[in-house]
Amino acid sequence: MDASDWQPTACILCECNCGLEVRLGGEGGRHLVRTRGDRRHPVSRGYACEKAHRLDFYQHGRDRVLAPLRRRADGSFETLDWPTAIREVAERLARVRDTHGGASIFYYGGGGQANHLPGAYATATRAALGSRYRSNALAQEKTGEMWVSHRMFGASTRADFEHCDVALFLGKNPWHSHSIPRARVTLKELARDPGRTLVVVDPRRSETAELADIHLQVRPGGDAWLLAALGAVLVREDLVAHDFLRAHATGLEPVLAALRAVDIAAACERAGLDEALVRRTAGVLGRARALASFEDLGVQMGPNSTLVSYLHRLLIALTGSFGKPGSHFVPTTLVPFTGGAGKGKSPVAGATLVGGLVPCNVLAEEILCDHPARYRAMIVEAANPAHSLADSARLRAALASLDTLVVIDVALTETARLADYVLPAATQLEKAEASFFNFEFPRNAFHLRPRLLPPPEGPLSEAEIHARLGAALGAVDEATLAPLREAASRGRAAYAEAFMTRVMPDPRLMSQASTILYRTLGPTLPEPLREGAVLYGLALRAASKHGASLARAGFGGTPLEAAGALFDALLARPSGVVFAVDEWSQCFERIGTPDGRIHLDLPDLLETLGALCASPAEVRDAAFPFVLSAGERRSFTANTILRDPGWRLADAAGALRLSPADAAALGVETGGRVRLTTRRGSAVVTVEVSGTMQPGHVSLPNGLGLHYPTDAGEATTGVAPNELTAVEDRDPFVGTPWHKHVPARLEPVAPGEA
Ligand SMILES: Nc1nc2c(c(=O)[nH]1)N[C@H]1C(S)=C(S)[C@@H](COP(=O)(O)OP(=O)(O)OC[C@H]3O[C@@H](n4cnc5c(=O)[nH]c(N)nc54)[C@H](O)[C@@H]3O)O[C@H]1N2
Ligand SMILES: Nc1nc2c(c(=O)[nH]1)N[C@H]1C(S)=C(S)[C@@H](COP(=O)(O)OP(=O)(O)OC[C@H]3O[C@@H](n4cnc5c(=O)[nH]c(N)nc54)[C@H](O)[C@@H]3O)O[C@H]1N2
Ligand code: SF4
Ligand SMILES: [Mo]
Repeated sequence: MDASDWQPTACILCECNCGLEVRLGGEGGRHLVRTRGDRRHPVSRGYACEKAHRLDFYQHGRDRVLAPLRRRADGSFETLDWPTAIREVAERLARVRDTHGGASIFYYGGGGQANHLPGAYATATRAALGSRYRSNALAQEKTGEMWVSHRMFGASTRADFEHCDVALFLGKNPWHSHSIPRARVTLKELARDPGRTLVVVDPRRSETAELADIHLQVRPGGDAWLLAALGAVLVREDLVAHDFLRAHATGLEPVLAALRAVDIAAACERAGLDEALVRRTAGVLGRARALASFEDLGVQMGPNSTLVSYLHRLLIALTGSFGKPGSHFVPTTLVPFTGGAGKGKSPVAGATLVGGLVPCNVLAEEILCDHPARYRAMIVEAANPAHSLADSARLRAALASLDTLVVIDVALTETARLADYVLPAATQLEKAEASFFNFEFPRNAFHLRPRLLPPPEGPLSEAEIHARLGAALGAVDEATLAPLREAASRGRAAYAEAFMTRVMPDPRLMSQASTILYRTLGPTLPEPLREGAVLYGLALRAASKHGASLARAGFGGTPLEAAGALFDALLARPSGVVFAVDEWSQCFERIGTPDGRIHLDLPDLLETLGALCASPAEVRDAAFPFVLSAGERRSFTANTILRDPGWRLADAAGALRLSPADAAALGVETGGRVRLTTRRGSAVVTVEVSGTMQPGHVSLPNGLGLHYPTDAGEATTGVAPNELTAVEDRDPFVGTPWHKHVPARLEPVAPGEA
């Protein structure tokens, strides 16, 4: 292919995964020299933000791992060849399994913002090892919302901001964090249109709040009181959608009673908001033709987060904001996405598992103990928990104490440095990849990106790594694969027949389905798409489960025909495929509670609401008078995906933002330094004085404080937020952390202090 051609791919820096077109060039033709939004992408339709132009920093990190690594006794690494690495990793993990049981082998990660095929292939390795417990970043953000949503709706919902007349963002700054398609276009349209209202709840005057019609500049952590007040006004002024509730909901009475009991004035006071403004906002929400709302980290990582998720969902239900254009919906997904209303417990702490995930905040204590069921080994794949989980120091100690830690990553991350083995992965541009974050409605899309570049000598795709591990563990043998390979050579129909008769009836083989597909169907696919093989299995599942939705998108016929046509389309259309077309009325069929109705009454949470309203004014520890929001999304943050600090065109040091009043009191100006101390740690930080902050509230960006090689040795830029957070600060229901609400103090830095 001509190196000057524009080639389709996707941005990997946030969950939107905008379609991109890139031009390769530079040394060896391996650099991304030009980038633009891909107009053919069905969801992003040409949109991309400033971060997409910095992807070459990902492809060319200086700390790329190019060969398997094994830790020596002195702590340093030596390189290994692949056969040795695979054999030793398989042997060590099998030994842990045989000695302590497979449940003692923990799996963390599976994909970052855009690479979810590794998690699909890892299911085979996990099954071969009998590994039961797992987690990923969702269990420190979304599990409270998932838990509540599944109890109320029996499903996870999303919202249609393009067609709403009232948009509500709760602890969410989509101008920078996106999470909704074409966020800035949508926000500007909302702001410009006098017939539509943009409501933002944020203690900071965020970039999104700046565009809002109503900015509720809540006191940090005050959201539960605000939502209680909004709900109470809806009930008192009878702005409740009675017809909708009669048709679709159950359990209204206890909710009405609880909300009637809320002292609106006291709740507004506690939220730090003007009662008249809260009442006006309730009126706007209650009279909306179509309300779309989104809660995110500002509330999900703060005190009362699960109660907030509940009150937020009550607001959606009480206003009838479900199942009509511009409101909330349940999307058709190609991949069964983590759901679950909290079945099962973690083995040591007995924490509730939501979507099968162990709360990130209990991980360290489930390793650092002498409980017989503690985790003894761990596979970390495409995640950096030593940086991203609360209390990094404690997590480092936990990871270091494991019998075996295996890390599968592209870079020598903070987590990889602690590993016994590092298995180097091909980058997301060096293999076929896909994101499972596809939540659009009524037309949902999926994007299988062909690889742009062959990997250099050394790294392998996760599909290949897991297939090799499976073989070494004896989970799949040649005798199983050969007839499937032979069938694949005779065409898709013969393959499907062989897969259905040989693999599907055998649970042991089904547990290895992903790597079997890769080893047998994969070789028949064009090389740049080979890792897409697992999608055939997912297409089969979607065709049998969502036949009508697929048919409306053009993939009709028998489930086998539909799956085949969809799989072929995914392979043939490198800018993405609309795979499901739905109707709004279907949302009601997707309410997954046993009686098919929305359950409003969750007694445990109503009780929590009662206790909240009865609780006295906020008490802050005098030793820690500030609230630190640890991990804000900014223009140049992208979790820890881009490790080279040179990628940032602004805010290079990741400044601590604080209000002008607090800066004046401390005698510090922008560019100055202060000491920031929490109960868990202390750091000297660069300051940015910002009128967007309210007094008493300070914020640090996420993704900083990474160790990165430079010509002069290793450098660390900015502060790693989780050196300052504590595992105990977590939600009582689902264990999500309070990263946005860390008690802190600031002190002037003594002259000469580092
Ligand atoms: N640029 C960029 N975009 C990203 C990412 C990235 O790293 N960088 N990461 C992606 C990921 S993984 C995620 S999960 C999303 C997260 O996206 P967001 O949740 O939007 O990100 P944050 O900036 O962490 O938090 C949002 C807002 O919460 C506010 N906040 C703080 N405390 C409170 C409070 O007590 N109450 C309320 N109501 N608000 C509060 C903050 O002021 C902030 O504006 O972003 C995604 N997009
Ligand atoms: N204090 C605080 N902590 C937070 C947050 C916060 O706001 N405050 N936010 C939390 C949130 S919402 C999230 S989502 C997490 C994110 O934290 P994590 O889930 O730990 O993930 P990332 O930082 O996105 O790291 C992704 C990893 O994948 C690697 N990688 C990239 N491409 C590939 C590939 O193709 N294959 C493999 N195998 N690896 C690859 C990268 O090198 C990197 O190590 O952080 C959480 N931690
Ligand atoms: S960072 Fe997110 S919004 Fe920006 S281009 Fe990448 S995927 Fe799209
Ligand atoms: Mo996230």
